[in-house]
Amino acid sequence: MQWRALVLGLVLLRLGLHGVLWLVFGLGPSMGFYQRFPLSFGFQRLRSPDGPASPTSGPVGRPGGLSGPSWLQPPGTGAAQSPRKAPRRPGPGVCGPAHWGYVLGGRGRGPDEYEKRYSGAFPPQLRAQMRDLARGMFVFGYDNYMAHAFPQDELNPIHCRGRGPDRGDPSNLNINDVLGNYSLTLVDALDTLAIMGNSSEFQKAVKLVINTVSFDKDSTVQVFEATIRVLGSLLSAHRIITDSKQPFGDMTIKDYDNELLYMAHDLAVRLLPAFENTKTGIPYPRVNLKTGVPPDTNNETCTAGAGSLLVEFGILSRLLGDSTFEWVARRAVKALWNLRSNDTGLLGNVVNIQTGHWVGKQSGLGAGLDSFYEYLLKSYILFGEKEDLEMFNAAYQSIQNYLRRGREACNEGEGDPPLYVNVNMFSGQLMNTWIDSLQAFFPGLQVLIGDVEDAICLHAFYYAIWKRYGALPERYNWQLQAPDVLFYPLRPELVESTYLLYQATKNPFYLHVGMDILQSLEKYTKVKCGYATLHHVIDKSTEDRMESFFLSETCKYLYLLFDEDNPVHKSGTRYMFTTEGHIVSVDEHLRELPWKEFFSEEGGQDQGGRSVHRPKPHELKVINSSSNCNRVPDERRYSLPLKSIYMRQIDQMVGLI
Ligand code: DMJ
Repeated sequence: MQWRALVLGLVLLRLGLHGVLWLVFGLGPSMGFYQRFPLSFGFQRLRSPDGPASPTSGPVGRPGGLSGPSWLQPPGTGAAQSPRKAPRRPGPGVCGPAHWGYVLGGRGRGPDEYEKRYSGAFPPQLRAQMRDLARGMFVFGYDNYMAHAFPQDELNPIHCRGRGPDRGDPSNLNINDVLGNYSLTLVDALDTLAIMGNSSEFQKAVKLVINTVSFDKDSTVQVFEATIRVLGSLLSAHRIITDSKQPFGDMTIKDYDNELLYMAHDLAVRLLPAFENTKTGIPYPRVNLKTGVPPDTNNETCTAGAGSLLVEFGILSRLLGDSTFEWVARRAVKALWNLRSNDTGLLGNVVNIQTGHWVGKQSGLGAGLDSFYEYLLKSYILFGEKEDLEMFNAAYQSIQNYLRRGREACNEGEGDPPLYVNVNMFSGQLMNTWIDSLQAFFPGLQVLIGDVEDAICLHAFYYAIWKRYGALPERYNWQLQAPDVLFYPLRPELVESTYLLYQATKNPFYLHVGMDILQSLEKYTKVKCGYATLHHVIDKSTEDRMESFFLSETCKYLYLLFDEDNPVHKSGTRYMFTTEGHIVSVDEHLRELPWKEFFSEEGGQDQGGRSVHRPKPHELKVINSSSNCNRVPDERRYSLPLKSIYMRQIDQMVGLI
């Protein structure tokens, strides 16, 4: 099999030559930030500290007596570990020297063709060329959006037109969930402009957003999409503008008065009705920005949609000193978490928000669950709440126990290389034989927790698929070794993992991967006015759509991969990426709970009988912002009820008080 050959090649690569892997951003000290990894790659096999090195069998060996790929075998048979009894490896955040003390590769073999082809030196001129190509890709898409589509949400890159919500067909969720008639692509692209150092365009774009974008729209959007693409981008840009260090050049805005933060607040308040009238605390998937939850709305939501709001809502709460947003997002995460299977610890992908029954019992790493896991870890990184890390650790362990199939170690032993499959959340039984392209984010998450070895393997699997088609099909059937769903909407997940793995290993292999991805995007998706969704990864036909994440994520990660000196890598500030690729700095003050002061004064009683002060709307203030901290938002524009009023209402509606 082609990908197997590639994996074999990959494990022979000289990865992380000096065994010192450190993560340049994202992890707090207790998580191994700047940690030294005892991982060393080379071509000579060394003795494992916990026993003699086993002979290399190559990646295609299978456990004796079993037929079909070992991914078909349930955990506990063949190469896979028995559930619960013996976890494959230590939990996240803990290094596994017993596993990592050996060196990758075959016994004494020299570099093979894969070494030559994929891991050769990557000259600085070529790197600069690729960085410029990535920048050019962004500029071409952005300029065309501005010329042909703004103020609409998206660019139709083939016909050079704009696209807004599909008002004629409210059931067209593919469009209406995302497009809210709020210049989505411009908003989503803000921090990419800053990261690329384009201060004049960043300043122009921020002013345009402030002056022209409004959320007072009769648009029914998905809470998750509005949060990660719009709210997250506004917060990220606000932080870039108000950063006293200005690492990306002068990104300040003359007379800036926290407008983006207030816009973020306005949007979040409009999303809050999703958290009302829900018996479980899990939010409705959609709201109308003017009128709240539509009367005919669906009570079913996917886990990722309901449970990945905490990063953005938490930042907003902590910047405003208003706990409401974090409180509702946290309550949703906990409600979902409490619904996990007692036996496997796994969650399903679709749940009824009123009954708490799992409508979709599939547990996997891709659609419906992906960012739920991601935000457990990222919330911990940002806010330092131990509970988030504990949930993440437990989830990661269940994933290892039940979803991971194939041989135990990436780089040695028998059986197929590791793969994460889709199983029934209650039984752990395999549900299907496909993986989806969203799953390709997972190696990046593994890098953040230090499970670099497994990340290398999984990434290689996805890259092998990319090599075959010049794109990632939306679903790939690993048993048939063919795509199940054929489109590729310019998604960023493989590029994201490639970038993070490059930061962790500094191996030029990942620059070659990035170059390959860039070139196939140029070759297959570039059209007259931008980059188009691939309708069919085999015949390479296109669709007239360029999703906003192409500019906010795909181009950004490609650019950062090749821009060695970018402030994201260089500055003393540690940046973390939201699930939409927006940068947020990991600052100590985001770990403070600024609303605590409110709850220690007069104004009611808490559970322990202590008096509690409920802040009033006029008390809204911006915490830790560099200018004009106490300005009250313009009530004409931001006239919706504010903060704890909502929290109280919600408490009452779900019978908590
Ligand atoms: C992005 O909007 C986000 O990364 C989200 O978490 C899921 N994936 C899309 C892009 O593929």
